[in-house]
Amino acid sequence: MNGVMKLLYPISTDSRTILNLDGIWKFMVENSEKNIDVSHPLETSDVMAVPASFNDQTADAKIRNYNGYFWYEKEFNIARILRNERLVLRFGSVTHEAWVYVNGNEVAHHKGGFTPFEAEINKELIEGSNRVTVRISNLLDFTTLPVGNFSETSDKHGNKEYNVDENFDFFNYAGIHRPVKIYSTPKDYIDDIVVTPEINFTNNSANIKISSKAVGSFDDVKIYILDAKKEIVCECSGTEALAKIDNVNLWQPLNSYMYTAKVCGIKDGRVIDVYEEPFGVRQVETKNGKFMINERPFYFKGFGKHEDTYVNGKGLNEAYNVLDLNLMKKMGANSFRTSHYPYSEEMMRLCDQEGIVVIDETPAVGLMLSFTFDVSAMVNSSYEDNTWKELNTQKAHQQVIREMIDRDKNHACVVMWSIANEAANYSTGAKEYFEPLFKLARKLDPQKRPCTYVAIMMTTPEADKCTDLVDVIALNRYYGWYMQNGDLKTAEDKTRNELLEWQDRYPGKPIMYTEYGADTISGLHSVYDEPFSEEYQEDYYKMNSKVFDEIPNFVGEQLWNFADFQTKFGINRVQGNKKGIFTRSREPKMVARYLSKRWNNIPNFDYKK
Ligand code: GCB
Repeated sequence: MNGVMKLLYPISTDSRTILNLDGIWKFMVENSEKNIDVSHPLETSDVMAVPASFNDQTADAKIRNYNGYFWYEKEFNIARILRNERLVLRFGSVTHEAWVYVNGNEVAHHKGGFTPFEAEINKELIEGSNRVTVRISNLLDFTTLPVGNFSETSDKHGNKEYNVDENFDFFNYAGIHRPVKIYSTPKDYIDDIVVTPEINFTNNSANIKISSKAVGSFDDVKIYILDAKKEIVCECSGTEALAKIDNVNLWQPLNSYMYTAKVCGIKDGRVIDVYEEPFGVRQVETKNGKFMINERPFYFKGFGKHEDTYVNGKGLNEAYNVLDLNLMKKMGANSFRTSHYPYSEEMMRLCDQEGIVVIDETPAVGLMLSFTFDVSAMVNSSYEDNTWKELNTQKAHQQVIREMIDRDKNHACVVMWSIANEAANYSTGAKEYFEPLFKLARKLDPQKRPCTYVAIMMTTPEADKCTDLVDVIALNRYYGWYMQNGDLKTAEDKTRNELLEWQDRYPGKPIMYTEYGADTISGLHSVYDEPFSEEYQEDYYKMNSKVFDEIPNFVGEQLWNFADFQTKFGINRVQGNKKGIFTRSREPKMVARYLSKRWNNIPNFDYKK
């Protein structure tokens, strides 16, 4: 039994309601000595707040670092007046695998920790108190995304102990990370809406193609396009409808304008179901080494981020989302990448509204099984490590591309898909692995956005085996940090030489940095501008900025990272990764002033002509 991937975000309308199941749930770690019988309430007095990671709520090191299976449960009632509606239980995300039971019956199973899923639950519901129970696994291995190094041992009683060593640089937070809702629709309902705008720049109008999927018996689908004031600007009808907006207001970076497609399913002259899908009208393409938004060369200024806050871990934290976007705008930034997984739907809706440009990334991180900065062997065209032989992630990868695009296809804020972060693109087998994935993304996206993958340092222009697949050359580079640490002069030469080489080899492709940064301990100062000091971080960014400005096809700088974030333990990490421009609690480091000044002086458009 598989939960259906959710397409439309749950909202209340004249025909739909929402019940919120967030709050305090029962919690229990699975213990192989005790069988759990889902037909009875969980026997535990432990509790956990939802949505949030479980890890930092426990004050117990053993549970915090636990790998394996664990359980959540909550009771709820459904008002009698709703019983004749179609009732759908929906999880914004559960990390990483979930089995969902209602009153002891399995209703959904979903693997993949960063996308929503749902199930109709009418048949399972009873009068009075109902129970939703969720078994969750946070295990990762060579078949999952992200990729984890998995091992298992047994104690002398035969009890299994699991170990996951993250093959990536963030803490493996888990739990019910995003909102849990039961929403109602009529029995006949609108199931999906695809909005594809096409702009006519000469006469300032746009054709909006609206495809709706209706389930059940409808005579017609009627669509009203509402402007930002919720006034009707035009209407059209049919499941494949075309609306024309004259004097169109474009969605622009940091100058958002959102329309709404109000889609009504009609039967016997009555509106049976109504859904409102927000959308922005904008065009993206890459052309002659530039990244064009609405036919003008755009310059990315911003960040790689994480969903990562104190206590909530990777759980939805809307106050932090609002603060983070405000801090970005204040700094003159205009964009970020959802490194290294799709972020919450709430964040995507906020970015639409706020005009923040987003590179939307799959959870494909850690697809690299050997690690060295020595590229001398990799430039050999037959170079091969074991990555593409040992990993078995193709199926999961196709699934996340499908789920991410299904979920985010209508978002104006999304201007590019990132298919993976730092894979072994230098190894034989990479092209065979990635080609079908790029094809799939391009086929699925109704708006035909550019696609990229984010390339690790070793994938030099010579070593990278699949640059021809990407629309934008997106580079993570750490000259002056992991290499030439403390030597910014040599780092500057290396940076310049590499960027010029990319530009020479691929003159038609825009180039951007999707990561560059230096770990910096907030409050650490040095007269000698030493690594880890706030002075070194500032010098590092100044060096990079200088080179960026010399390269015509360099179209964007997204640094690493917006804020300090939690990672696994390791001798290179001091309570996490300290490359933030802000601390984990969002106090600025010294460099924030320099970057604010720089970015507030760089226009969103025409910086590189
Ligand atoms: C990278 C990774 C990112 C790490 C970062 C670092 O290349 O993409 O996940 O956190 O480097 O700080 O090492």
